[in-house]
Amino acid sequence: MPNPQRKLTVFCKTVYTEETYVKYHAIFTLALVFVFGSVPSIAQDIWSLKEMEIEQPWARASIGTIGPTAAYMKIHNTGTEADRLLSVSSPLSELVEVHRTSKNNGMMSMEPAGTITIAGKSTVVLAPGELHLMLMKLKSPLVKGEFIQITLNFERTGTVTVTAPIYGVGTTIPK
Ligand SMILES: [Cu+2]
Repeated sequence: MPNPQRKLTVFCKTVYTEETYVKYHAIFTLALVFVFGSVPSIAQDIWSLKEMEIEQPWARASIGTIGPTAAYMKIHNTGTEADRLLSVSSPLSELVEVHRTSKNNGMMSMEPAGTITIAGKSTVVLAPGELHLMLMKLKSPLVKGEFIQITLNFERTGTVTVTAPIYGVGTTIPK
């Protein structure tokens, strides 16, 4: 008689190979195309307006609405002229600031970075332990698995709104 336990193990191994993941992912994407007519914009990785490209935005889940949380992305200026990020906003937060993390006497601290400039043909990286968007005075919690809209207001380019996935509290790299 076959051992059901063994059968289950074999089944799991089969399901979680990378190849089948890709297959399921493709089927899922096709299903989205079927339902929505196209892949919804939340599956997007790059948002662009004029010469500004926002790549891989993501935010970290918050602990309720008590403390602040952070969001990250890469901002590419593909044009030759510099641009400035004047302000950032989000429907989930009353106050969003660009912060810079620094290390003084072995202590990590952060302070508002003010208006940041994205030089022509350059990229500003917002990443854990570096520049980041600080989402403060949260109106509702950022829940892992959900999405957050973040609006970036540039001096020259204008306004770009991105939809960023929310990853777990302990996430340090986008995945
Ligand atoms: Cu901060």
